[in-house]
Amino acid sequence: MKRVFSGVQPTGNIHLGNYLGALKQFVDLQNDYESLFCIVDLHAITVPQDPKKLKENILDVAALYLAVGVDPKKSIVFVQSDVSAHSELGWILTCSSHMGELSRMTQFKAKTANTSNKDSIGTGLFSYPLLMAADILLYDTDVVPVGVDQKQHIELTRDLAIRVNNTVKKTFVVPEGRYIKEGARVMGLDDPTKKMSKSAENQHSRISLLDDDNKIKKSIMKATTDSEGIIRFDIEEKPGISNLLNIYSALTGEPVEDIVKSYDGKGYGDFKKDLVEVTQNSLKPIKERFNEIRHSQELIDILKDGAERADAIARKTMKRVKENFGLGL
Ligand code: AQP
Repeated sequence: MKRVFSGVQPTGNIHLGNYLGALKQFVDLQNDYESLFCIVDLHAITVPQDPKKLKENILDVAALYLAVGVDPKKSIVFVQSDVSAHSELGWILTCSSHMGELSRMTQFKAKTANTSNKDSIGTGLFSYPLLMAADILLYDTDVVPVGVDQKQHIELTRDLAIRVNNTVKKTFVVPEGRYIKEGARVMGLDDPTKKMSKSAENQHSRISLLDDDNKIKKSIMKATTDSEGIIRFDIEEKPGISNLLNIYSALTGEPVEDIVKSYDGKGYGDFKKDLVEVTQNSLKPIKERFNEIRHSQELIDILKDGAERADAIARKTMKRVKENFGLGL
């Protein structure tokens, strides 16, 4: 059976972009692949974290995985730092990488663009794509379901795997990214030229999966559109309404063209009202399940069992990696 790996950072505010770009794919793929879904806490500390809050966020993401439909009987669900091989392989890949390729990462550029003192930028923020590559390569992953914002990191992972395979010894499976058309890039509701993000200051720029109905309504009704007033899909000229159409389509499974047809002659207000309802209905069962399991022993047991199973796979890979690199006894 082919293998799937993906992860989400426990940095709070898990939103519709994370859900439609990544989590929703996890649920579909777990039936056809041996699946590992990780809460990537080591990535979260690339920026300062409050330790207490980080612990809570880890459990929030784990509970959300289960709440959206990840089934621990089919998938391995675990916390990254519980499997030490992630850090170990991360270092080995660091030694196989080049400063130039990391400097070209657009996520790094975006995350550091507003930092005036460039000397104070964290080294972890610069090198985390290598840890991400380790996360993926550690499990001989075939497929990585992610949002399109991660495409460049997947390409780097592939480059590193191929480089090691060619220069050291055939060691890694070369993975492929998997991106869903409608959910691959969910944009901010306030500024549809920027991706929806956990860390944006304006809470109305995103819909978090745990938002209450009132907040969902407010954020969607406030969403930026344009002055034309005609519902049609045009990312370049009409990024706001196109983003909302994409969200509607990803949540309902209806093709964008059909949605556009059904709103012929109607205004943005009508469409937004319906999108509010679609979003509230989609998130209701997720929130209910989340509340059932978030503080349960079941959740802790699932994560402990997941870490053991992931660790067993990771150890095998590390044995091969160390042998091929000539490391250890
Ligand atoms: N806007 C998005 N549209 C589609 N997919 C998205 N993803 C993130 N944002 C969008 C996908 O969600 C998965 C988990 O993301 P992450 O937790 O690793 O972190 P991120 O990309 O850094 O998330 P944010 O929300 O953008 O956080 P900040 O604000 O801290 O930068 C990934 O598969 C990602 O592609």
